Amino acid sequence: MKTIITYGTFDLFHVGHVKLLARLKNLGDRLVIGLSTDEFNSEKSKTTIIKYADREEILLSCKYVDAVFPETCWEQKRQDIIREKADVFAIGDDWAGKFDSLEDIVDVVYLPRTQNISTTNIKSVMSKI
Ligand code: C2G
Repeated sequence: MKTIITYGTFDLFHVGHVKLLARLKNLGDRLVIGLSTDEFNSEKSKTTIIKYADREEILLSCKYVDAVFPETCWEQKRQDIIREKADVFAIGDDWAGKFDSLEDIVDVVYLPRTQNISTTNIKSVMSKI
């Protein structure tokens, strides 16, 4: 059983998220996600539209996702990887290099983001309606 672990806010779930999750699941057999809590998003200077419980329900409805747990701080990844027995840590390449320090316990992979879609873009379009 090859486990892939990733993290994110996944606000206003969109096709860029779906394409990433599909590629992540294709790297192994089990995909687990550390989902940023509303409080942690404030620390990330992100204002989420969709609250944690609904973002969690949306992710769990996605066929690529096997489990979701709360991401409450930057420092929890190492213990999460050990708890989940993750083989691969993978995330979009907007984070390239940021998590290389985890390479002693997991394969670290950065995948290209999907172009021309982002939660920020969706929010700006919505604000003009
Ligand atoms: N993503 C993507 N293509 C897009 C938009 C997002 O591949 N068009 C990817 C991001 O690279 C990330 C994941 O989808 O891997 C979730 O994106 P966000 O919700 O923006 O996650 P972020 O706020 O970057 O949180 O500790 C790590 C952080 O929690 C990551």
